[in-house]
Amino acid sequence: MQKTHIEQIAQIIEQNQRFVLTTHANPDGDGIGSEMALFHYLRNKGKDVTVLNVDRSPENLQFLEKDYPITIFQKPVHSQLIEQADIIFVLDISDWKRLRELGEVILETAAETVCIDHHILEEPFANKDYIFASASSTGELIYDLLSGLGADLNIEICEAILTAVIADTGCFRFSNTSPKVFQIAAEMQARGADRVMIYQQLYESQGLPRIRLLARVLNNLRLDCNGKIAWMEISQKMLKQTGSSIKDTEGLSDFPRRIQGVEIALLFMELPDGKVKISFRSKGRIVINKLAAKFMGGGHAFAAGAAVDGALADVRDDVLFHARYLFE
Ligand SMILES: [Mn+2]
Repeated sequence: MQKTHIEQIAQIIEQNQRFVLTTHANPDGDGIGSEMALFHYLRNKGKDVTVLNVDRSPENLQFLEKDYPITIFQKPVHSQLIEQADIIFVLDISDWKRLRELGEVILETAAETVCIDHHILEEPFANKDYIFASASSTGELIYDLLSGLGADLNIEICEAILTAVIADTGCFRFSNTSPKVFQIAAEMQARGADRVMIYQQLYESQGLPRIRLLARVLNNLRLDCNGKIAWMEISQKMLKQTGSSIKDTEGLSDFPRRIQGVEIALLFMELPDGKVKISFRSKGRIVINKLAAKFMGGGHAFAAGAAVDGALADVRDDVLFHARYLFE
């Protein structure tokens, strides 16, 4: 984020009083961390600010909101709040549809929408877009913004930003882990953010149903294309039998990349509404968002997603058929 962008957003913040912050459905560490960092900044400036999400945070991220719980959107209850807002910050969104009904309500209001994101957007939807695909995370952009604004980076803000950066870089493992990511992490830790606590919250506080589901899913992992493609699937039945839910599937798609020789990993997940959600992950040599686009999806070059109508087995066969062309 450049100085001119920071100055523009500074003006938006100075000239307005009522703010609503939101992120995508099934919010992740980057979305929630970015929201909470910006929330604390605005709150400390004496602004009226509400963090309003369509889904509850996963349990392991709720430490970020322990003193200031995030509001869960209910149309009849919160329409007025949105109508009266001056500015709605939409963070880490990538696709307007991921706001579900909240997105429709926002579009009907006079409030100005400001999107801050590191996902390339298929079509812009906010009044003002600050999209920087080169950033590791939205948390990195919030860091740029707040440090550019000369904010007092207190411990709440630092832990929120560090959580966002850790979550979206897979704890500094993924290809988006730039030197700047380490600089931000170092600064956040130096300012008091508890890196060990965050790590334990993110990676060492999972429920048993998720681990049971992982065991089931890995047990059925298959290789294709001479071991270059690894794929897994999750049916509704598997969720039921392990007592797990969709939330417990977060991050599972990263697992097959650990296999030597595998270049891309695909996860097929049967949704309750007759759709199949597909996660595309690449080790960094094969670009996979074009494959995702074939199935009306999108995302980054090496991490993308899609959701299509159809039976699990049919969708899987169809995607595998097209995925094999990536290696010709
Ligand atoms: Mn993100």
